[in-house]
Amino acid sequence: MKFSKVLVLVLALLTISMLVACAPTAAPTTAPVATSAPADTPMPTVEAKKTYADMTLCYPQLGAESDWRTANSASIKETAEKLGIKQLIFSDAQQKQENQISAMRACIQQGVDVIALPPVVEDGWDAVLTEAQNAGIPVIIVDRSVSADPSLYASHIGSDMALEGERAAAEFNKQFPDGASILELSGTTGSGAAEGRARGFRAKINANIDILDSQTGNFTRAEALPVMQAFLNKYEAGTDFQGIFIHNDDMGIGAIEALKSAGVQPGDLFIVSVDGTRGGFQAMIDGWFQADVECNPLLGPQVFEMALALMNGEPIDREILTNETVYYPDNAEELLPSRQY
Ligand code: GYE
Repeated sequence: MKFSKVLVLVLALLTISMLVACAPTAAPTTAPVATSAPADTPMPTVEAKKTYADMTLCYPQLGAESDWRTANSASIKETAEKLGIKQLIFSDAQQKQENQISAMRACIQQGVDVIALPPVVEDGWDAVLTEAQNAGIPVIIVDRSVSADPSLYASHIGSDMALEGERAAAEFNKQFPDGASILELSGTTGSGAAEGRARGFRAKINANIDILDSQTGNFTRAEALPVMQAFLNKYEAGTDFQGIFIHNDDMGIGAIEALKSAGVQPGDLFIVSVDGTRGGFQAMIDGWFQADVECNPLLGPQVFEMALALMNGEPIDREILTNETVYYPDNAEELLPSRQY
């Protein structure tokens, strides 16, 4: 066949197919089944399921005291963005309970869908939790626990702080089978994290290991440094005490500064910290920490998933505890690059 003939044929076929495509679609052969109920019977209303696009969530963050907290705030903000929620109301209470309470009251006033509260301390939440409940706003307690009656909030998502303390104690028991004296650099007084860790630690530490002294560094580097200095003025490292249990990596990093200035060398003391931040991993690589008990701050996905379930009246777990482990110096270098916080 000549080229010109082929071309004509192709053009003709194209025209036919275009005509078919443009032709009006045939009318359905059967009449649609009537779906409307008679005018006098009311239609049952099926409420549409809420989506993330409907959600306004309030997160009155307790502060920005540590790398753990920074990672926790980032996880909440990134997850809100990723899921495309309507609005995230985020505030920073600078470690003051009264600031958290007023942020919550503003959120209640605004009529948010859900409040997710990381409480700075355990006590003193009853009044504001009752106000949220009366306004029909569910509250998820995030990270640290509260002492309020569980009927005042929907659920708790966070770490088992007592278990973290138990894990730290196990490290000292292994290291000092014949006993030792140690110091404790504790977190914020009255916080679920500090209280839980101290309780778990004391429950599991061997009787021949003496907790010589315990002071708070409020979970910050800046406050831990002078506390460690005061310890070193009072007790001689290596003689009066052989180890330190430190409630978070940031305080550990502050303490290392004080130890360095006092001439203490990495490895002179057996130090166990909590969190597993990049800073903690570096301290293990540098020989200062002998173990780091994991505490995971990346709670955003679980918080929003539960918040949506609450908005839809779906059943939820009353407590979700994070699965955690203990890290050691032997593979700290290998793991550090993949740490997310
Ligand atoms: O260990 C510490 C932070 O509540 C689990 O708070 C959290 C603790 C965390 O400041 O680094």
